[in-house]
Amino acid sequence: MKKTISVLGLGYVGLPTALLLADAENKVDGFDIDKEKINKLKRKKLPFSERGLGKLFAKVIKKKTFTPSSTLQLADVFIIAVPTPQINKRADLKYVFKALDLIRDVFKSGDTIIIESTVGPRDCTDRIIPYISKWGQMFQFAHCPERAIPGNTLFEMINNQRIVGSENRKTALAVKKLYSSFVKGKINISNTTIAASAKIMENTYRSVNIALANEFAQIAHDLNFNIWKSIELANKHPRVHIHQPGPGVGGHCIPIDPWFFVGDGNGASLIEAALEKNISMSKYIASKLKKNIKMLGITKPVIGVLGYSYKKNVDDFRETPAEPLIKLLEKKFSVLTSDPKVNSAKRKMLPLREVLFKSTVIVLITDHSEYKKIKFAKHPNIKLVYDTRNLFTQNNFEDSSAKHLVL
Ligand code: SAJ
Repeated sequence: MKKTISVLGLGYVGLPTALLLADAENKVDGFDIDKEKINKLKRKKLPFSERGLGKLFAKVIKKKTFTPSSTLQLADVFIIAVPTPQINKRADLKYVFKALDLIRDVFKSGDTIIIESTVGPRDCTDRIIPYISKWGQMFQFAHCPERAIPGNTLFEMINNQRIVGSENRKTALAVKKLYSSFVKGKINISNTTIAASAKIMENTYRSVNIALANEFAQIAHDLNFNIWKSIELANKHPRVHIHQPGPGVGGHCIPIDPWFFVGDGNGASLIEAALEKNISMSKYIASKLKKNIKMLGITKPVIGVLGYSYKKNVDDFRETPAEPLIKLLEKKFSVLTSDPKVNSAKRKMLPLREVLFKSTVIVLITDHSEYKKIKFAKHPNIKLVYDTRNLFTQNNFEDSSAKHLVL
């Protein structure tokens, strides 16, 4: 008989995971503390958009293999996919412990608990396993860090390689079997510490390389050369892969996970410097904007921020670098924000047309495809365009006298 699975946390990771498992004929309950989200799912509506998710949801509704619920049900396997924010340079496990407390009420001896949330390298062995051990029941435990990128989550959840970390080989093999019901990529087996550190290293690699690209962009500005062209040419080298500079990093992973190596004084000074470099990009952009506004003599500037989500073509604005930049700009200027994808942010999003008509300065933070169509000649009110993603081309500026500034 197939096992019943409960997924705790129906966010960008938990919901697609639950639906993929349900599509693979497992019986899946989806639990979330957010009752509004559960009600929405019961009304057959998705709480966020992600490529292919609507189709998959419709499929499992037909199959009746997925049930959203705001009370945690009995199950054989519990998959925890709740947020693990950063606190004092370590993973804040408060939501993981809350989920475990709920599981305890329905737990049967021998059940399996899987953590998908990103945790520190030794968090499973030193904090989570001891917490469950206190229940005095037999349990199986594994850490399977998620590795899918928002915007292409389903494809990556199915096709990427996975790591199943467990201190017990039999558990690891059973969990591998469960995941192989929907994962086509290779499923590797290791222990929980190696699984957790591999995940953190992946995102640290990206964080440090983005910081390097950001530093290159600042050097390029001082030495007056085109950073984008220079990176393009450097990347022709077979062993070089320089990342893209930008307004800083967002999302729930790259700006957070590397801190889990920095905590507890691990001497990870390069990683910490990279995190700080990426954070400092908003200050850098704000000061460059101020300088140029002054240079161009723009009085009472109205700054239109294009893009609020943390990266292109997604509606996810967790840890978006747009927010700290807007806060800095608002201290001195009037700021209007627009994003065609985002509608649930506390910050008011205006239609693009309105922002283009009312602004004298534009700063592009997120390179959504929609922005490629903008013709600045239609908006003579705009005197300065600061493109932090190198999205705009000559095409956008045909017959326009606006100054085009790139990062
Ligand atoms: N960014 C740059 N320059 C670049 C690449 C990205 O400034 O060259 C910025 C983006 O604009 C964004 C941020 O970095 O603000 C992060 O975006 P991303 O696309 O690099 O990564 P995420 O956070 O959407 O997803 C990452 C992925 N990790 C890796 O690629 C190593 C994904 O596979 C992970 O599953 C995910 O983190 C996670 O959940 O850990």
